[in-house]
Amino acid sequence: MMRAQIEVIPCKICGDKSSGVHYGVITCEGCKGFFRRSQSSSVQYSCSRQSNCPIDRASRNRCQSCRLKKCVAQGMSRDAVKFGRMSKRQRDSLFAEVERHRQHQRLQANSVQEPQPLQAYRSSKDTREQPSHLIPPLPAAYPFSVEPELAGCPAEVIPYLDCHIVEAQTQGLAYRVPLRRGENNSLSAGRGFESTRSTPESILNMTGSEMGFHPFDPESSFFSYPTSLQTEELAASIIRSHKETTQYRLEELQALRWKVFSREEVHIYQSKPVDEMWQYCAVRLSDAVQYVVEFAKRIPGFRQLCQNDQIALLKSGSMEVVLVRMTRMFNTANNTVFFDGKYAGTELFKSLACSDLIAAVFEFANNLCALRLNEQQMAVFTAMILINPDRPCLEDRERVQRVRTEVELALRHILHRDNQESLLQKLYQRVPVLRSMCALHIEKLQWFRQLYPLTVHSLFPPLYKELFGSDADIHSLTTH
Ligand code: HC3
Repeated sequence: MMRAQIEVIPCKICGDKSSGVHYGVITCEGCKGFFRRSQSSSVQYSCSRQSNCPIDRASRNRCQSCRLKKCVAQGMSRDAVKFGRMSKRQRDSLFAEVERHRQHQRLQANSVQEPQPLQAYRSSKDTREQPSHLIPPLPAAYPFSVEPELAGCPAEVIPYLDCHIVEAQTQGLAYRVPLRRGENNSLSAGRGFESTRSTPESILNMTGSEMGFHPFDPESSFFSYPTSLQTEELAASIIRSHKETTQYRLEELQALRWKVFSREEVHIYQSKPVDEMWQYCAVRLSDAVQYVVEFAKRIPGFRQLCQNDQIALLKSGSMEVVLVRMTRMFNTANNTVFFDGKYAGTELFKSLACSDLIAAVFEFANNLCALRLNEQQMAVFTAMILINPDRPCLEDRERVQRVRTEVELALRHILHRDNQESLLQKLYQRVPVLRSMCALHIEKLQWFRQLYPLTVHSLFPPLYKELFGSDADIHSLTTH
């Protein structure tokens, strides 16, 4: 039964149909056999290219070295425990991942024609604007969405946004799936999935009136909304949005603190070629940004800004928010950050060849951790970072300023409530530091692009290119 369930998840190595957990990882029979053969002491593979060959179903036999590397990177190990002996936590994670895949499949089956990112996001009025990955359909890892017209609605009037959180862990990554109010969110009870949980499609198909709240008209409500809503309610709404869109739960990050990369594992990352490591981190970073995009969309007032301004704010602010959120996953005791399922020190990122940036990011995290922000303070602080009328390329600065004023009031309110007003000044002091790190990050990308233009153009996530890249990264590279 369990095996049949696992098989909905494709092989982690090549994407072919899986047949269960082999050597600790969900794989197909082919990769299982390959890994078994590779463990013989007489076998030694080498790559004739740059050790970054793609491994998929069609290409998996072309480079044994890269295939083995991927097996190891995914966690395959001769000593891995068999599924039957997995810990309860691992089993829950696996169940959750199975369910996520099922939901994704159901979602795909139901939407014959999935909306393009742009169509899903833009209103028909904004035809002059460029396509954007900044407001993508939600990633598979985050399998729920809100109807566009509801997205700017205060969470308190959206019953299904007042969600319970369940986690699905894949390779140490925790994802959130909202449940409808009143439903059991207990994965650990071992009965969560077959129960009455709402599926993404049921959420997507629900209209506002079916759910018992008033129709929401973003255009007409803007002027009344931020000013009429009490500051306290605004703060509560932002806090809720933050909670719904963090990549990992705080308790879980705490629980995983002991999981630090071993020397051997660090060595594997350090031995990656520069371009491979960049690509890898670019994907991780883009994942994190998608959660920030979702957060922004749920900040009251954000969706009522014109779409060009929403995109401009995300382009300049989302990386800053990722860096602030990173403090949640930072352990000052040993200077490590939660990356790829375990805690990693600066040395793990050596092969990115930008030690100054990494050092700055870690130092920033250390300093921000010292302020000991609680989740609520962080929520409203990050909303304030996003809603910034000083960002370049804004069309309607006054409108952004109006929302910003409300968010600032919300932050003051929270700090006053916590009797920590002195934090405000300290938080403002971090803002230029964030800005300079992001500028350095862009500089590094420019350097990297000169060396590996094709990698950026062809292998980096579209969202990453749209956020940090140049026009040439986004559109076709005519010189190549
Ligand atoms: C430090 C980091 C940016 C932040 C990344 C975070 C903390 C984001 C949230 C994820 O859940 C976990 C995570 C993993 C990797 C972290 C990145 C590693 C390196 C990157 C630096 C800013 C370097 C920039 C990466 C590059 C060059 C590809 O853009």
